[in-house]
Amino acid sequence: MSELGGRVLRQERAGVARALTVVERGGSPGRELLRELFPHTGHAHVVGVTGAPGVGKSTLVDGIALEARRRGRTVGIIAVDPSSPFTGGAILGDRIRMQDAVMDAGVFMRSLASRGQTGGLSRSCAASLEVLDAAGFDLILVETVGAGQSEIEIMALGHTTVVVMAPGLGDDIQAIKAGILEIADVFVVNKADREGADRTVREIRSMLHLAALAPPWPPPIIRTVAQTRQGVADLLDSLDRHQIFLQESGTLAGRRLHRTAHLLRQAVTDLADRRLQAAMEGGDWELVLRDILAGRRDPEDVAGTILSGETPGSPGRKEP
Ligand SMILES: Nc1nc2c(ncn2[C@@H]2O[C@H](COP(=O)(O)OP(=O)(O)O)[C@@H](O)[C@H]2O)c(=O)[nH]1
Ligand SMILES: [Mg+2]
Repeated sequence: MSELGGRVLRQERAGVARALTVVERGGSPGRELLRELFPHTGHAHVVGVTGAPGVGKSTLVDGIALEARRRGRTVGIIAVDPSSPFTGGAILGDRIRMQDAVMDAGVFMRSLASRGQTGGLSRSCAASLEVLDAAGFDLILVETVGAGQSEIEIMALGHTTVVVMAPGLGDDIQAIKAGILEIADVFVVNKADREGADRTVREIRSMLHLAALAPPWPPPIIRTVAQTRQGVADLLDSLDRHQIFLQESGTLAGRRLHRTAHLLRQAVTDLADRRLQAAMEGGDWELVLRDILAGRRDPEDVAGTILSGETPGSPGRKEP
């Protein structure tokens, strides 16, 4: 075990922060660290919290974290904001709002931003989850905005998905409807202090009814006022119940497999990328391309060679 890996397992804050930076950066130090930590994961309850901007996700996550601490659990928080640059205003705002939670040693918070890479976000989120899980946090909350492709991918990393809505954002219900029904385990109607909360609850109910799903876990609809923490204890109770449901129904094993498949897919893509990069940087690259162009070599064969890690160069086939 590396020194850094050991510091993560001892839940040393600075070590956890450093490890997150290393795995987010990727490359072989990140992979090596994840390899060490992986056997120590699988303990955390990973909860995704998603919904349109402004519905109160950050405030809610803050509240859930405080309530979970009150119940003696440690909490990791990953705030994913694909639209903001790393030090952007939104994230900073979230940080400030979350500071009462962050002050507590049992809560660790991290912000992730896409920094313009496609696919990079769910990858660094998956890696960050592994680190926080290995560090022994009981509950890991992942806040994401909306329901874009990368958010759906990120939600697939978790065990329980909370979809947050608020009254007066009716359009969002429509917009969010498509992919969200299948992934929502718990619905929250936040800003229940505002007019229209009942209507939003009814809309969600009829949406679920229309979908004619009869799932073994009918998603509960919880009303909250995140600012005053009203309903937050109920929400945490629902999260706990869902975790027990996952364990007892065997669904958890299925989700773990799903997550493992996701991780494996990423690992394969990463490895292929690295091999291709190495091949392209090899001296024979242009020669290889010319061979393909001239019909002397088949692209599939060359691809196979590259993926196997051999150099695709073709000595003895030099152009006349
Ligand atoms: N009236 C009311 N406002 C809330 C409630 N929860 C959050 N807010 C406010 O809604 C705004 C957006 O909250 P935020 O947590 O940043 O939403 P996010 O974009 O979904 O993370 C902030 O001004 C919050 O203070 C609530 O339950 N009731
Ligand atoms: Mg937020």
